[in-house]
Amino acid sequence: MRITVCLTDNNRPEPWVDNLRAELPDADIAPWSPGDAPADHAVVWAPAQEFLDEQQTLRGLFNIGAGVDALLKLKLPPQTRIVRLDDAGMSVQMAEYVCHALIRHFREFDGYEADAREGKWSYRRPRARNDFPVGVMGLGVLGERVGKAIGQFEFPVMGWSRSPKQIDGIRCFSGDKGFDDFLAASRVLVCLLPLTPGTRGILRRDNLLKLNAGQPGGYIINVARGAHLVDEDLIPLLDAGQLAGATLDVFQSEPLASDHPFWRHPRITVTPHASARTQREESVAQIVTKIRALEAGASFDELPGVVDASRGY
Ligand code: NDP
Ligand code: OXD
Repeated sequence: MRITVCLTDNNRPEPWVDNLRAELPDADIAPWSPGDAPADHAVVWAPAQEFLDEQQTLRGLFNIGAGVDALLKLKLPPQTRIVRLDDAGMSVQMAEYVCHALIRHFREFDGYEADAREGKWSYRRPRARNDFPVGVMGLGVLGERVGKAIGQFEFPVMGWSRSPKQIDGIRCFSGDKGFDDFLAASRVLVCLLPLTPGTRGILRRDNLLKLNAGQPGGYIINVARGAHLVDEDLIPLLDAGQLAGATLDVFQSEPLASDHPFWRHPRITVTPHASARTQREESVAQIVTKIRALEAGASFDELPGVVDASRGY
């Protein structure tokens, strides 16, 4: 069995190759170079079309992330199946990140930090959790974990998915029919959707105006993909006081340009796509388990995390 590793965006392939070789000593595993022999499986992050044009025999394309939007833009060989990471250590990080952003906003830590810089001892009035219902868009591997973590802090939690769900502690809405009610019932909006034609630009003015039953004070936490947000809509809604703030981890173009207004807006917190980082050892263990299952005769449809290209995730 031959496995090729093709990673971009500052991900070095060598440590992945070393970990994979340690787990699969009989396989021929190497970082990809143009002109290489065709492989059976590939471990990838955002490869170029040139890679797939050369690797026409691939069965499995194992993504080292959860989001597969970059892969679905490429023309794949007809038999190739995409397998994404299924948690692999990301959901706990996402839960930490979102709870931190939510609590920072709810408890007004920005204000306390500003006061502390001036040596000012001043209290803010406690706020009621019931006034800050949180809506999680996407109740998949990450969204469900995040919704449950938020519930531990006793915020009311709403969730929205494509198919109907019942999850303890989360008031679930689904599909286009449930969307407006979900927005109206949510004040803090967390985006954990995959980027698909149906979700691109979903964080746009008309939808954001529906938050919190149309009342001002909504707050956005986008940890999914930058293209979920219509950038031009955010700052006017913040400046008009309709939205109270935003924490953004993902951007239309990454790295975010140093002159982008999001960096300097007082009510936007920017982090560099750091909310849930890929954990190499856990990811390799998951990928190897799946490759071993395939080699033992399992079909792709039996594996968790196999992407349905027609759905886009
Ligand atoms: P999953 O595929 O497990 O979950 C996706 C969820 O979105 C599902 O609940 C699905 O509904 C729902 N969904 C999809 N399309 C729609 C739609 N049109 N309307 C309503 N709901 C929809 O993905 P993960 O939870 O693993 O990851 C989510 C995303 O998070 C990734 O795609 C990636 O872009 C992003 N991500 C960001 C990271 C970062 O560092 N910032 C790290 C990791 C991931 P249903 O359950 O009905 O299918
Ligand atoms: C992912 C990501 O999709 O890191 O896993 O964004």
